[in-house]
Amino acid sequence: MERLKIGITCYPSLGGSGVVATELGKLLAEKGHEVHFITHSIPFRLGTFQKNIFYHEVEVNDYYVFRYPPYDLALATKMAQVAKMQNLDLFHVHYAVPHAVCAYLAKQILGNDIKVVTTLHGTDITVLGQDESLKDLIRLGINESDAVTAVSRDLIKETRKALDITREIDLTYNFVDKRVYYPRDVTDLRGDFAAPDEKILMHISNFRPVKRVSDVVDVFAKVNRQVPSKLLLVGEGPDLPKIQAKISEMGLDDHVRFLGKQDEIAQVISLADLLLLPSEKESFGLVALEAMACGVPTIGSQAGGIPELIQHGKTGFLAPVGDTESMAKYAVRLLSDEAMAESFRHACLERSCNDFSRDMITNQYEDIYYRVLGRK
Ligand code: GMT
Repeated sequence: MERLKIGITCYPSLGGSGVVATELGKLLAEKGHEVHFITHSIPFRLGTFQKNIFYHEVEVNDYYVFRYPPYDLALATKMAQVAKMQNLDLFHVHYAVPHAVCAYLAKQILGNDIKVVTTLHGTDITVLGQDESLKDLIRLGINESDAVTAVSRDLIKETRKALDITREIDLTYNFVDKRVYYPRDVTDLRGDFAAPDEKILMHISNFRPVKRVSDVVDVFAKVNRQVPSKLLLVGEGPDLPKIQAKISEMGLDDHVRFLGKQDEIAQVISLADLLLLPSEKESFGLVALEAMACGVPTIGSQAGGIPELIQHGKTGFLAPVGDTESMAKYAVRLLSDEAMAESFRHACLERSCNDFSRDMITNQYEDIYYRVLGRK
């Protein structure tokens, strides 16, 4: 294996895409590659010092002539500087806008043949891709990349449709590290959240409108009428106050706990009997994969890439977006049938290992790097 020098740019503090970019970087470093994170702050999952990993901070000068600090230009400049200084083979950027465009600019500055691999995670296509004023820029970032990957078949389809893209796009699903994500023994902790006869339903997100957390509450209210249960809400975001108010209005305060942002996600998920992910749009749904790896099934919407991850009737259940009635029915069925819950648990563990393992997906990314570099 030839050792590569890879520059990674992502949103270091942003949910799933930041997690995927950081975990991938760490795994590539473990395999002997040299990884340089070029971001505005240290990626939140980077942890302590590790061999082969370097961090280059993008600093934005706020000159008085600028109405807005020019982050994208500072990033492109920094990418070019790091590439030159460290002799990078390629940039792997997460998100077309602005990161693929910044990589394109950096390449122009360098005037050499450095390669650019872009991974699409969703929002750049499903939200920004709908904005006419941005379409040409996103298309430029995608078409000028040497390889483009997307985290689900659905996202590939959406990208083609929204932006009229015809080029090849590789499928690289999200992945889990089984050294971190496995069913944890939380017997002691569980008693702090639910009585022995109660089930625990959980939702984890950034509480953006697209996550439809209000549906989570509606599903839980219906389930709670039939199954003694508690709802744990993990994460923070713009819809949180609205959700808190809704829970109080529905008289559910005693049944719901807000856990805020949590780092030890594997530990937290292991508390749950069921995860709810009723999103309006979801290019993949990393949290449902993390739950799967901990043996926790998900009831999700049929949005985006969720059906590529959750097998209906096997590792969870799917229902149309907004159909809280069906979601609640599935939840009651699963929570009331021990044998079914056990078989779902096994299927979850098996599928997360077989189809979304860290080794498999890291190898796919590595193959793409060697392909664009013409070294395989
Ligand atoms: O889910 C979010 O809102 C965060 C967002 C992100 O950019 O980090 O997640 C996106 O990328 C993840 C990693 O590829 C996917 O698992 C999420 O499904 C995707 N989110 C959406 O499409 C809404």
